[in-house]
Amino acid sequence: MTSQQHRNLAAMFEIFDVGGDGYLSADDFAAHAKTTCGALQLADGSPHWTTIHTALDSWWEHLLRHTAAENRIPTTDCVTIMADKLVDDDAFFGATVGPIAETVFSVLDADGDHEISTDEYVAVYLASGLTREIAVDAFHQIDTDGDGRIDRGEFVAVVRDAFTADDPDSPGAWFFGVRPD
Ligand SMILES: [Ca+2]
Ligand SMILES: [Ca+2]
Repeated sequence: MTSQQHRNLAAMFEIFDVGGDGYLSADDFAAHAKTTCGALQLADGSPHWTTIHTALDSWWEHLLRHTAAENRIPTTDCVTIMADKLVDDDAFFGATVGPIAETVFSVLDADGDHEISTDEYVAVYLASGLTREIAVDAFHQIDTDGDGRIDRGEFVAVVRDAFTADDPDSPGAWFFGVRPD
């Protein structure tokens, strides 16, 4: 495992550790699902809401399969399990990260034309209190073919890249809030 990949995973699980106690539990994943649904403004019980909650429940179940721990797993162990067991596991991605990425894409694609425009992308950042400059910078990183639109393939690829990237300049390296050194 490269150090960049390790940093990405560690930073991601620090965000997941809602309680901040250095352990992850089913409660953390449920809380993260709730936070994610809130950020995406998904109505309780809606199909997208259900997808997010199901995916994060499944993520926790996948981690549990690779440890003797039962109720909580040290965050550092979660990083190791992800790196050693899950980042190359297509079934894991199909049950967890994939549906989350698809849901985020659908929400960002406000007009439903299967592409995220700069305006659609910036609107979400502005709603989150971030600046247009940050949004445009991020947009260009994800728009890997530079045609001014983010298509579904680019979006899912950049999310998956966040788990496997060892290139500090890759778009995925900062996807979960991690900027390259
Ligand atoms: Ca669109
Ligand atoms: Ca593009």
